[in-house]
Order: sequence, then structure tokens, then C-alpha cells
Amino acid sequence: MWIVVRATYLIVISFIAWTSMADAYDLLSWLKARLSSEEVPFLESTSDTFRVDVVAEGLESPWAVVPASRDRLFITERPGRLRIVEHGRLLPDPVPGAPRVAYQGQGGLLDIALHPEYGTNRLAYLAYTVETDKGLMTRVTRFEETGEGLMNPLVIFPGVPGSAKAKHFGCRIRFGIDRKLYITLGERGEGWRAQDLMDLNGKTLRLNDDGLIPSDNPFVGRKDVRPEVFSWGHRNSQGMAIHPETGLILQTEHGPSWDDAPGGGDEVNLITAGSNYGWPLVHHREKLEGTAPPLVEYTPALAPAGCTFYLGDAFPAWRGDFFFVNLKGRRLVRLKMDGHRPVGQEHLLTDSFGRLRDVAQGGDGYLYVITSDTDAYGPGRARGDRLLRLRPAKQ
Ligand SMILES: [Ca+2]
Repeated sequence: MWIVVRATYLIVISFIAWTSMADAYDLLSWLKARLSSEEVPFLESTSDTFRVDVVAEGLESPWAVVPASRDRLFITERPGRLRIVEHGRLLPDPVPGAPRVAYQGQGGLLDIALHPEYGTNRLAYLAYTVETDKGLMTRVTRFEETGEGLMNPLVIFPGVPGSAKAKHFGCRIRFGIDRKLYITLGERGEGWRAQDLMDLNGKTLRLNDDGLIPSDNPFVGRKDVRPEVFSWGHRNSQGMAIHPETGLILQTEHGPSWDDAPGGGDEVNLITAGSNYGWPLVHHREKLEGTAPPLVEYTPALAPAGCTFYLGDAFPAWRGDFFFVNLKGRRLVRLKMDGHRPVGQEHLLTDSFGRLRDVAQGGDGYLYVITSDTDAYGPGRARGDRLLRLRPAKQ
């Protein structure tokens, strides 16, 4: 009897604590939105079309995998190392000259993007967390890759102050087909920043390749908006892919995690100039005029991270599809796209290789995936994180 009373007491207290945490949040509208929305239908499985090779192990908290050429890939490791995989082999030594980073919380050396003319100018852009007297922030620096390592650093984006919390840094950087550099910045665990247009946290930024602000950015000329802003109202977009033919920009974004609103509500968003993606005013499938709803929403959370469009020849059935990996969800999701509309989905690698951090199409047309079991949120893995390769089953 006493146990029942005590259990009831705990449930009531937890519910009160939870509802006050999720203050101003309309549960009823959330439930209604969940019930009324269309799901993206599941597709017939294509898992018999590929096999998975473990190309490399021993990675520590990798964040990004980015192809440099047909037989060469870059991998960033959050403690501050830039690694190279050449002809299917992880080189033992990191690239010299990587910047000093603050490897704290969700920060560290995060993404890498290569200049559209990297093949001739060897310019590589690194995004990473720095500790300054104004706290932790995300900086983007351009380097020239030489035989001696990374040289001639030029700060493209110095970073802006945010919260003292070491979380929600974003961060993906990608060049668009307009040759502009797009940067995702998370709201640093303080939702209001995402709606403050004078604060660059919780935004997608758009910059020229030298860091200057493009004159055709959506808010240029307005005194009440920072001119770097391309899109806003983002919680924490840890994935961004730009279609190399159409220029379509898709992002994955982490939904709330109970401390800021009911959990779940992970998003895939179609990013357009000047749009507001709603956080923290709306989340999950709630609708609000003036905000762009997600293309697809996932509750419970999958914790989506890196993503890519697939345009290779190795898997003809996947051409044009959008792939994103998931941490908590431990899977690779394939969204079949009809233009900008997802028309079907398939979940691959589910629970097979642990938490997955990033996915890219290699120069050889295969899909590459990195795992994320050695970061602070993962279970750890004695042999380190892995680089996986998906290649056709029949070859
Ligand atoms: Ca949103």
C-alpha cells in the first residue's frame, strides 16, 4: 500500500515538474498536430543491394567525413585532428597545422568544407569551437592545404558570443551552387536567441568565400537584422546538404529534449532565404503563420546528424535521394525525393553500427558513414569509431 502511495506521489510530482518545465506549451495542440499530420510512407527495402565494409577504425569522436577527390577523404575528429583516408587507408598522422580548439561538451573541431575550386586552389574551411574571454563560440577559418599541412589561415567568421553552455553549436558548413558558404549555428541552449535577428546563434549564415557579406543576402540593408542571416528560428541543425545540380538546401535539426519542450520533434527542413523555422515558438508539427514547418518530423527523436544527396552511379535506385544519419536512432534514413518533396523513406543500418554522425558520397560513388560512439554521449568503444563504406552487393 505504502509503495503505491509513494509511487503515485512521485508520478504526480514528476508531472508537475515536467509541465512547469514545458511552460507555455500547449499539449493539446501538440497532440492534435501529431494526429493530423501525414507520414512519409515506407518504401520497399533496398538493403540487399549493398554490403558494408569497415574501412577504418580507431577514430576519436569524429564529426565530419568529406570527399576531397576520387580516392581521398577528410575526417575531422573533435579533439582537434584532421585525418585523411587515402585509397581506403586511414593515414596514421593527422594533417599538421589544424587550429587549437575547445573540445568541450558538444564542441571541438567540427566541420570541414572545401572551396568549389579546391582542385586547383586547395582551400579548406574548418569550423570549430574556440574559447574566448566572451565564452565558447564557433569560428570558421580558411586554410591552404600544402605539402606541409594547413597554412595561411584566414578567419572567415570569428564567432559571436552565446551562452556559457557548451552545447548546440550546430555546425555544418557547405558551399552552395551559388559559391556562397552556408554555416549552421545552434541556439546554444537558449531558445530565444533563435528568434533574435540581431543574434547569429540559431541561424543559417551566408557568406562569400572570403568571409564578406554577400550584397544579395535576404536582410542586407535592414538595421534590425544582422546581414549574415540567411534563415532563422533554428534550434540545432547538425546536418546540411546542398544538391549539387538544383541548389536545394536541406538541413536536419534536433528537436527539443524535455528540458526545453516535450522531447522528439526532430526535423528535416527545406531552407529558403529569409525564412523562419519556428523555434522556440513552434516545434513538432505545430503550425504558425510566418514560420516554415518541417518537411518531415520525427517523434520519438532519432537525433539526426550529417546528411547528403546521393548522385552517384553505384546505386542507380538511390539517385537524387536524400540520406541522413542518426545518433540516438542508430540508423541511416533514405528519403526518396520528388523535387523538394519527400515521397518515401527507408531506414537502413538500424542498430548495426552504433550511433552514426555523418554521411557523404565519396568520389567513387559509394556512400561513406562515420560512427559516433566515442563522444561524451556514446557508450564508448575500445577500438574507436569507424568509417563505413556502402558499396553494391554485386560487383
Ligand atoms: Ca522548426
